[in-house]
Amino acid sequence: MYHFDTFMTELEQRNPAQPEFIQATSEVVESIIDVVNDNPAYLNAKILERITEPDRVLSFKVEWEDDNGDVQVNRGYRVQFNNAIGPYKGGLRFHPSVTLGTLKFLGFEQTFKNSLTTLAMGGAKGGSDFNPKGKSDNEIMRFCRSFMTELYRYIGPSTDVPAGDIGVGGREIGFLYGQYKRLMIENTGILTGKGQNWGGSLIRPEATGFGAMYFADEMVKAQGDTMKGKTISVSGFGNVAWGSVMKATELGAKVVTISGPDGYIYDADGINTPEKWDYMLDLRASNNDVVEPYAKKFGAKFIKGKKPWEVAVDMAFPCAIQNELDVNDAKQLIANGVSYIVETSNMGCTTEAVQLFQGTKILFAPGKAANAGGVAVSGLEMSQNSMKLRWSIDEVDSRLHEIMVNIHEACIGEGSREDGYVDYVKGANIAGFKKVADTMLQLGY
Ligand code: 2IT
Repeated sequence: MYHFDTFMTELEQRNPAQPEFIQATSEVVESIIDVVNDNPAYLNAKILERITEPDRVLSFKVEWEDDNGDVQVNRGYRVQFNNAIGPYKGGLRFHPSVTLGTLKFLGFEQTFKNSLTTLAMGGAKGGSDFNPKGKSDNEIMRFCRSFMTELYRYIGPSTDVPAGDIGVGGREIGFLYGQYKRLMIENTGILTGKGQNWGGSLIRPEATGFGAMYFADEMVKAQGDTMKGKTISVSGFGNVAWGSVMKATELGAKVVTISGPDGYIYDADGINTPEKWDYMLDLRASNNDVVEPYAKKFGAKFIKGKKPWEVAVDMAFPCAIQNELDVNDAKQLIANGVSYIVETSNMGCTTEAVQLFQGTKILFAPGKAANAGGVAVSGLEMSQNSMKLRWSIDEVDSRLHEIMVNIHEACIGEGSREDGYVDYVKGANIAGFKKVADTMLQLGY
């Protein structure tokens, strides 16, 4: 028998100074502990100890030259967390906040998220403490080249397939892919999120945001509700926020906020035109990491230094980074009458915020379910690369939609309570866990 407190205390002792990893594992262990304790096969296999330990952690030095000719040194990582159900799969994050603990939390989450997609993908995450802010395109290229010069030995289309995450978009994937190709003389599906001319899948850039909105659409439908006419707050302004505002608009909702480290934009008219969407891409490409210029360009309000959670909305979509929505933000959203929280960033809400939402019966979708559309289309990109053919927009989009509907079904299946409330956290964790755990048992150790 596992006891939650004992298990977590020991896990924390083995993983000191990694609070995000402990937060992520604690949430999953709490959701699944009864399932594990009721199953002698899981207990005998020491499944909790095995599933919380990464298969492999790679750490390497990244040396590169800045535009002044000065030498810079960063640290790069790849955490290959679990490959029971398929090759390691997950993004690369370039952000100054990145530590080994961050990437272990993300790799752990990715394992269950990838399992939920129903595709054959294990979980991994990588990245660096490199800060793209203020860097020139040439500096970014030199950094990516050095990063891949180390990473290329450990990855492969059937071994480990990285992709983008915060600070890694189409441009960075291009530089990384270019270096891999130079080293290996090989055009292969080594990364996903590739460009349209060289093996990328249609809809991959939009997929995380589109998928989150498809998931949200299932949540509201399950309540006999509709997305039409809903007011939505979104945080962030990158790829995920961009896909989310486009699909929200298409579904008849109105997104009134985006945000950056400098503050948030309140656009009362809605972020609802191709011009506004394209401008988000320009903001991202500028490497400045600010949203304020949007306000001047479109006559919207800029609220300096604040988060968008103070705005009264029906639905909130954190789309930026872990723990970006805390318990005070949750209180404010609830006081303003929010009905749905769709965590589109990975672990975007603190534990206390999630507990408050669930305690007040506000429907809360965790990131590993709601944002799985991105990696799902990465999986579809891998399939297309293997077959050496390309699917149409409609083909990819309808597969993405079907996957999100199925993830929602899986959450309902494992997370419905007798009082009718759906515990999406428990639902996603149990459904994601079972497939990985059963496979680990079948494969032995
Ligand atoms: O958090 C995520 O799921 C991602 N950054 C996407 C990973 C992927 O392999 O597409």
